[in-house]
Amino acid sequence: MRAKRTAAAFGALVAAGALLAGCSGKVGESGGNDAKKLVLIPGVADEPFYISMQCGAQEEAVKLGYKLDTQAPTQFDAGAQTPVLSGVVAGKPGAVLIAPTHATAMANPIKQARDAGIKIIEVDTALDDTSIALSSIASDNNKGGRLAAQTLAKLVGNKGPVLVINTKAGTSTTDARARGFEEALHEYAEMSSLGVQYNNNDAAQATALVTATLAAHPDLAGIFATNLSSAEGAATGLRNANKLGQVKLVGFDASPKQVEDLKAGTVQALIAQDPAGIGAKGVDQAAAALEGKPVTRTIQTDMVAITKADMDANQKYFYKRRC
Ligand code: T6T
Repeated sequence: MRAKRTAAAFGALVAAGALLAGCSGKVGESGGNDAKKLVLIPGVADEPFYISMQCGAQEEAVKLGYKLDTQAPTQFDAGAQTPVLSGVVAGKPGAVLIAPTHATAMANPIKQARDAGIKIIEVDTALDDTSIALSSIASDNNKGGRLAAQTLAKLVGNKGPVLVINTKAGTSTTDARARGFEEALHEYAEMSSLGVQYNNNDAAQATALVTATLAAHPDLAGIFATNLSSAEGAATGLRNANKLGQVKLVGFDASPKQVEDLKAGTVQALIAQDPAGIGAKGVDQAAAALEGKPVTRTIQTDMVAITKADMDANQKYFYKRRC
C-alpha cells in the first residue's frame, strides 16, 4: 500500500516537473535563469551619472528582495559593452537593466539576451527597435534639448552663433537632446547654429573642439554640451581661452566637476537628470516582469535646469561619485 502511494506520488512529481518544463519553454529560453538575480549594465564604468543610477537601483533591489550586480564596460562603446553583456547572459540572471551604448549596434546582442530568457529593461539610453525591451526608463531627452535652447537663448540675449558639443552619434539620449535643441533654436530669429560636433564621449576632445571653434568663430555666443564629458570638456576649453562668462555654456548632467564649474561661473546652467530614479524604476519594472505583474513600456523621469542662483536648493539633483 505504502509502496503504491510512493509510486503515485513520484508519478505526480514527474508530471508536475514536465508541466513546469513545458511552462518555461525550451531549455535556455527562460528556464534555468535565476529569477532573483538582476544585473545592471551601464554605458561606462566609474562615471557619476551611472554611479548614481547604480545607487538608486541597488537600494530598490534590497527593498524588493533582489540581488543586483553591476558590470560596466570600460568605454562607452558597443564593442566594449557587447562582451560584458555576453558574460552576463552566461551567468543566467532573471533580468538585465541595460543602457545600450548604441541605438542599433546593440540590438543583436540584446536580442540574444532576451532569447536566452532574460527580461530586458532599458535604463537611460534605448534601442531604435522597441520590440526587444519590456520597459524603457529615461528623461524626456528631446524636451531636455529644447529646455537647453530656451535657457541658452535667455543667457545670450536671444542672439548670436551657438555650437552643440555632442558625445557619440548613435546614442539615443544625446542625439534626441541635440535634435530638441536644434528644433527649438528655429524659434529664435537672431540665433544661428554652428552645427553639432562630436567628442566621442571624451572630455579632452570636447576641449579641443571648443578651442578650434573659438579660433574660427571669435564671436561664438554660446555652447550647448549634451552630456557630462561634453560639458566638462567645454568648460575647460572656455577656461583655457579666457572666455569664461563671455561665451555662455549650458550643459546636460550634474557631475561633481560640473557643479564646481557652475559655482565658479564657468557654466551658467546645468540640466540635471534623475539617474537614481531611473535605476530604481528600472528595478521596479524588472521585478514586475519577473513576478508576472504588469510592466510599463515607457517611463519618463524628472529633469531640472539649475543655475548658480538656485544650486543650493537643488542639491538633491547632484550626481554622486559613490553611494
Ligand atoms: O548624460 C548621461 C546619459 O543620460 C547619456 O545617455 C550618456 O551620457 C551620460 O551618461 C553622461 O555622461
